[in-house]
Amino acid sequence: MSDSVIYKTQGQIAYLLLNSAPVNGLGQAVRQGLSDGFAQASQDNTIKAIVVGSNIGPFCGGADIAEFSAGTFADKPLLPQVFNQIDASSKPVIAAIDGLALGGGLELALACDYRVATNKAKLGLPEVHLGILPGAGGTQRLPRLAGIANALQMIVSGTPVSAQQAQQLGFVDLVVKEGEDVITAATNYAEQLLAQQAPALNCADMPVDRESLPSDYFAEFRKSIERKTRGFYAPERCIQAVEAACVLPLVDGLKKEGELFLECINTPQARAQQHLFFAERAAGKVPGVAKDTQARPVKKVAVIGSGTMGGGIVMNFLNAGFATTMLDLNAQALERGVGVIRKNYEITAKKGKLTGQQVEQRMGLLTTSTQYSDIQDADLVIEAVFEKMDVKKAVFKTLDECCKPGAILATNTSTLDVNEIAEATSRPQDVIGLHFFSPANVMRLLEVVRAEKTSPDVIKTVLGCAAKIKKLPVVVGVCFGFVGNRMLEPYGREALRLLLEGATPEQIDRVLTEFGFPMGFCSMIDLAGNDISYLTRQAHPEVTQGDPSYGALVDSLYELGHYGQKTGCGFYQYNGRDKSANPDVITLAEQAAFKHGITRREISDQEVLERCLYPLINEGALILEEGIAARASDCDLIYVNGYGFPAWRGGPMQYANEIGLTNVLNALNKYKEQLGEYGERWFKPAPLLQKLATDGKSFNAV
Ligand code: 3H9
Repeated sequence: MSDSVIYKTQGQIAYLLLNSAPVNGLGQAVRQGLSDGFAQASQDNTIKAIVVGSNIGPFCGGADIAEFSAGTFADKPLLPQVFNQIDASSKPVIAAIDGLALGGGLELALACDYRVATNKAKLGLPEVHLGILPGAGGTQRLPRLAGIANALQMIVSGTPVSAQQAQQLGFVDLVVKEGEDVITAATNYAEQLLAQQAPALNCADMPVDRESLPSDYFAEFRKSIERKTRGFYAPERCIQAVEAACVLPLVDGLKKEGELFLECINTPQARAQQHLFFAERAAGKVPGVAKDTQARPVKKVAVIGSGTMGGGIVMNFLNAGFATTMLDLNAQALERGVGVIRKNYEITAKKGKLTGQQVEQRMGLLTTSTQYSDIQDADLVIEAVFEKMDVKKAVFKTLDECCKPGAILATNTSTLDVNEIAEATSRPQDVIGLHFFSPANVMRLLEVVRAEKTSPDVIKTVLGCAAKIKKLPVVVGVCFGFVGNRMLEPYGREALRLLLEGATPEQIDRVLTEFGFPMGFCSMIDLAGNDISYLTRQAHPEVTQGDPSYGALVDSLYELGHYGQKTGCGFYQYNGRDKSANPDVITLAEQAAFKHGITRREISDQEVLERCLYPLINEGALILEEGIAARASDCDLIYVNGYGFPAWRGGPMQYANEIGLTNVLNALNKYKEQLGEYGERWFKPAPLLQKLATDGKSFNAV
């Protein structure tokens, strides 16, 4: 038997202990080990019951995800075969679940007859997040054990439940108290079962209770998830599999589940979502930051600035239990800022997501100050003041004077040069960028901007803090806009230019939302405010590279005071929540086109999509070449988690991989030629893109 599963016996009980670090993924060797162990225990007449547990780490994190792209998930024995073998056992099988049972891990437990779990265990079927469905019996066995509605909810949301919840739902038999050993508990449980002559249970004999649900149950369920799952392929297949469980005997339901699983596994969506899974893990591995780099202790946090951004950042730290000081020189603004934080918590409490006591606990961690001397003992200081270099430098000079040695000094700038800010202090090694995304208490993405002299232990420390405040940190280098806003620039530039060439805001937004963005570029600018876009461009004239037509339409709207939603007019007109076309936009676009010598024409949807997306991808290639991002998947994480790029497309770089880099390159060259001087200026393919395309490689090769 392989070392991946340890087989041992004690008295009349056989143990199959998964032994494959780090999470007992169910790769081929583990499947083989389980199958062999089972056969051995079944044939041994002295063995009366079998315990399946873990020898190392958590119970089981599911199928080995890396095997899906490699194709080796289909190497025998197949996971469903092994689980069917377990389910059919004539001897009672008890799963001993420590830590977690996810995906195939839970399916393994469901194929057993009884389940014992530690009280900290999490049990779930998160396959839908990988673009697939539970393909080893989960969609057929869970409805039988936990009921259709509970199973459907768990499978389609992918959200795990606690051991206690699982017990209430009926698929955990015993929850083990804190500190108790789960294998010992499972052994005791097995002995009780044997003493009672309890039978082995076969899922095939368990009925599915469809009758207690209304006839339109599935139709209503589909409606309820429609908005949230727009564009995703797997959720509908999950539903179909559970529907099958309602009408088919287990053996046929499993067959149907297998077919649906295969329909999902070879889709671009499954590749994209699995790409993002590994991207998140890769982002934690930062070049130059060794595994053994010691993080600095962080107990006290200070945030400079009590505006929307400052307040949102503060909330993250309060939520995670950090004593936090909000500092603002303006006492009134400070009071307002505290009021907004309290109000936000109270709204959450009204929705039942926080108790009144939790609100007070969080508010109790907050102190305020108008004086820098009050934050001299802070371990981490985050500046969130007005986005102007002089203002930021003055803040950092003061922080340098007042903060204790070793304090980490972070800036929340989204565009400014972090090296320059760092040089305003005598300790540039302690300075770093922490670019939160608005609303800062909601958005998961955190761009961690590493300046030239930022020390590795500072990076290590902020990555640890980011995990505590439940953010997804992605480390990037210094350049205008870092990764996210820098890639956004060409995307927006082309959307605006297309308006001059003949597209309408409605067309652009439709094409982009059909692609999968929650909102098109024109609606997004209206939401954020045209004035922000205008003022940023004024502050960074270098971005336009002297192109006089750059952003011309935004300039016209800005001059008319049409800043977007906040003024009731921008690319669209707003009447409360109602949005309609702004007829002036076409006139303004025609005027700007005339002024800049642009001939208006009919623009195809394909051109809108290619011209918005391909320059963004090309910018990503330049970013990679310059080492601003360590890997293409980092750009993808930033785009999916900060800019609404559809997760099911895996991010812009993965999308390019999927459609082929040669196609992206050819299209860029086509527009370079077609668009004359404008094309020459803006459609030059990045050398890295050219090289990878020529070599037949993808961005994953970088
Ligand atoms: C499935 O089961 C399909 C079946 O229904 C049907 C099949 C026919 N595979 O996240 P961490 C690696 S689909 C491969 O940093 P944590 C991970 O890449 C599966 N590798 O630790 C990382 O490697 P590295 C359904 C995996 O403690 C290391 O383990 N299951 C897998 O923060 C540590 O991971 C899931 O979707 C895997 N299944 O979180 C669960 N799991 O060190 C996916 C982990 O080289 N996994 N790795 O970077 C998770 O959600 C989290 O990893 C987990 C641990 C909660 C388990």
